Amino acid sequence: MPAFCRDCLAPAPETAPRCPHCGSPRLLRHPELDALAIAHVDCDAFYASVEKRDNPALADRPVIIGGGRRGVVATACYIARTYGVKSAMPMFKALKLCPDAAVVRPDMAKYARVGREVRARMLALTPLVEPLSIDEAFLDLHGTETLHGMSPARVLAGFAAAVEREVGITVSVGLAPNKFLAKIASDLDKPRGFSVIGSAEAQRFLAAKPVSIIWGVGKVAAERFAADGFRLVGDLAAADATDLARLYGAEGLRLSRLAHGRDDRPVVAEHETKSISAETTFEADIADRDELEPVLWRLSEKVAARLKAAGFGGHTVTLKLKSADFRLRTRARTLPHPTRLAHRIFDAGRDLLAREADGTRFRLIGIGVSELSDIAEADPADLVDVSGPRTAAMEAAVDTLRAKFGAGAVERGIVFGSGRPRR
Ligand code: TTP
Ligand code: CA
Repeated sequence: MPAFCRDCLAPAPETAPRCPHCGSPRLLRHPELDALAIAHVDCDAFYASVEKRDNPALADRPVIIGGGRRGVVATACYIARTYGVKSAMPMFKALKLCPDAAVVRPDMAKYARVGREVRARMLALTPLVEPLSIDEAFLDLHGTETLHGMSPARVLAGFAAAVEREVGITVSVGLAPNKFLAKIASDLDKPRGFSVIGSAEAQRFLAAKPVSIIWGVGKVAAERFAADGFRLVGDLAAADATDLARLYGAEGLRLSRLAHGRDDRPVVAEHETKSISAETTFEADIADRDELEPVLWRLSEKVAARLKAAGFGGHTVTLKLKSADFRLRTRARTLPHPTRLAHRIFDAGRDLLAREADGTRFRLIGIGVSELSDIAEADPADLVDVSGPRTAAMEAAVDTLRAKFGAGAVERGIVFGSGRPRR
């Protein structure tokens, strides 16, 4: 059976408990180890790991990242998790469980930087990197063996060790024949994990898991499946695919395939985020500009928050409208400078909207920015528009309050109505 050491990458014997080369117990053995090439890589306790890296005094302490006493937990390090602290838990509850925890306010720009650094290292292994979020991605390493002179499994183990050594945080790797199984695998052995799910054992492994392990099956869907007699993935695998299709349509066929461990979705490279946007579909169509503008403002705030989280400014603002008869209109405007500010995105969007609001009833409105650049280049002090730094400071204050008290805590004082909104 193929086997190697995750620390020194040397081949390992069939049975020895430790690497004869470096003494490490972290040996990887699996019959399909040299054949599998789809991976899911996920950073461990991401925000907390970055903060521990930057403050060694936190290394052996329980660490919680999040807002103040009235905020929520963004993440907790693995020490804090042993006390029951979890993401999205109210901070007061987390501190009741773990009173000794060090609480650190999130530094999104820093996490975005570290995320990009890890991403760049992934892209050095294969161009086929599909990011799922700031700290995780799928990698397709098919056909890279000649380039690297070793199997994808060893390349990934080397990558994990290098990230630890050179970036200073740890990752967990899942290796499998497809994305579905790779994503499940990366979660099995966290932190510093490396798990393999091969084709041969996939179905047996999945059979005993609850259906909620399937991506996209939330609590409500799981309850519905349970009511139909499908509680475990094995129940779905045992069912006839045509019966599942009859019950759940195309989703039924997808479930049937996944339940058998089959997933043929490709890993799609996303070299760089090209745009950041937000949109909403109305319950009832809207024609009135005075009703559309407040929606546009909220969407602009959302886009600005995402830009700040990702560490970008955007140069071109695009307004998207879908009319009641499903015709799509997009209108764009390039700004003098890239921006990260909600009010600048909104101002451009509102001007574009003014020309489109001609009595047409709209079912969807969206706004986005493209031509992204580093946030450091966004919103320079400007002789013509001196409001830049002042509103930037105001938005930063609002962001801080929201991080502390939750997204709904602060409403910016824009007054809507006929004519120009006042700030
Ligand atoms: P996750 O990958 O879900 O979690 P994690 O990296 O902290 O821990 P794990 O080892 O289990 O992967 O999320 C990545 C980051 O996203 C996380 O460090 C903080 C942030 N986050 C939130 O801000 N709120 C949330 O509710 C979650 C789940 C994550
Ligand atoms: Ca993670």
